[in-house]
Amino acid sequence: MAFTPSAIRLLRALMIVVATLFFAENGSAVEVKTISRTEDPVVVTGKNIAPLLGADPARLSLLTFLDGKFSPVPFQIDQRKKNSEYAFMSGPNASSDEDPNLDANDELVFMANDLGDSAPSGQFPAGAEVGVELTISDPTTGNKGWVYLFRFAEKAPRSKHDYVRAEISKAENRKRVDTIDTTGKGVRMAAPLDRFYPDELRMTYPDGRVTPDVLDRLKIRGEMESRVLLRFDFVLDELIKDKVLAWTDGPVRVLYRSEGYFDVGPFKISAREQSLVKYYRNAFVSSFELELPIQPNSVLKSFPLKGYLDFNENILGSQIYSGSNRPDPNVVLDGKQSEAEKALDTKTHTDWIIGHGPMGGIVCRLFFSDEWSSVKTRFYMHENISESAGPESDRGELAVGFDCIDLEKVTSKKGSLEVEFYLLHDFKPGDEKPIVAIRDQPLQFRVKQIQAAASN
Ligand SMILES: [Ca+2]
Ligand SMILES: [Ca+2]
Ligand SMILES: [Ca+2]
Ligand SMILES: [Ca+2]
Repeated sequence: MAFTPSAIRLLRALMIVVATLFFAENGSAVEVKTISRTEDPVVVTGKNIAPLLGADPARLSLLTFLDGKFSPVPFQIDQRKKNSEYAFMSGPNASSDEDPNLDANDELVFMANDLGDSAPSGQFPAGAEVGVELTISDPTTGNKGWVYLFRFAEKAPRSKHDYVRAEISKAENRKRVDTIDTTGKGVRMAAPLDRFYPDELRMTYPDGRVTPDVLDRLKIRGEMESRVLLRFDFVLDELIKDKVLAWTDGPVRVLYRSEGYFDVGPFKISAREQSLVKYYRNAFVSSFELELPIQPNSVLKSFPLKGYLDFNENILGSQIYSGSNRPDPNVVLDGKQSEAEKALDTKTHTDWIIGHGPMGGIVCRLFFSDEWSSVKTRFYMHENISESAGPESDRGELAVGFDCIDLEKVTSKKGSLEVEFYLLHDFKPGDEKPIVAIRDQPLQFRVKQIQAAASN
């Protein structure tokens, strides 16, 4: 006999009611998980988990309480050094934390989809010595979910799931990240090792199927015009030569630190970039710190810049919308500009843009740091598959991204920008709401030490 998902939910709810009644007898209560957000990474720094400070991470385990029992879920402890930089595990700049145990600035990381119910008080898994309960709540609804971090006397239990894996190959000059969720669905994103721009994006399925690559490359391009009659192309994706410094590949995320240099303009004035990319099972979150050789507002007359994904023909048929343009089936990547596309709002500031089709959906977000907060970002879509727009691998452009305005007004040489891509199987308009909330209305947490019942 097969149960429908709604019948399973009903059965589970009934089981929880029974469990609640049972535990209510000895003064304990169980609350059922109500949180519906699943794609948020949750990061809790060590200082918030005081009862477990000083613990050896090998003896820590994160457990979820579902169907009346504890089970381990994927988590990682990212060690951070005194200078707050991560102590990366691999690569030329790999290092270790001055304190190898859990200390105040280290980070506990897990995914919201692994939250469970609240466990009855006094209940400890076998072998656990010290425990804390983390209550995670959604500020938009008040809905809640729970996980438990325990220190074990000996070996801590581990989940068999590893959501994200990195392969960094000097020989092939490629970096590749493969992700997989608990249902076996995942994403593959890859890039040349000496470049920061991704040039490969595929969806992967439980049966081993991998979709064709849909991405030509990420392009960041514009034109600098100085006050003294100089005008030159600024093709940042091609200019920057990127070099891996270090990385950490854990079960929840990959942290990837790199740096690059580039020359600006005819006088080859050198500039630098440092980036940190966090790869989760459903998202790639990048932070680029840029140091320009010039203070833009002192020398530039105009500096229009566009940051966008240039797709290849495998994306044809995908629909596009944004914070500034509501979903419209006539706004579609098909190589030609429709009347609806001519009427798109390309003036209103927006920080999210979406493409979705049979393969799934991509939510792109772009933010400039406070130093460069004068920059505005607008909807950008451009289709021209007959003319080349090199340097590129696939001739022509199916471009979706951001038009960045007012860069010439920036008063600081140094600034940073954050680029986020969320990649989701089975996407329909409206599904962006909990994704946009990941950054805009972040999940909140509360930590409470719990005690084992005297009988344990
Ligand atoms: Ca530390
Ligand atoms: Ca530490
Ligand atoms: Ca079109
Ligand atoms: Ca192209």
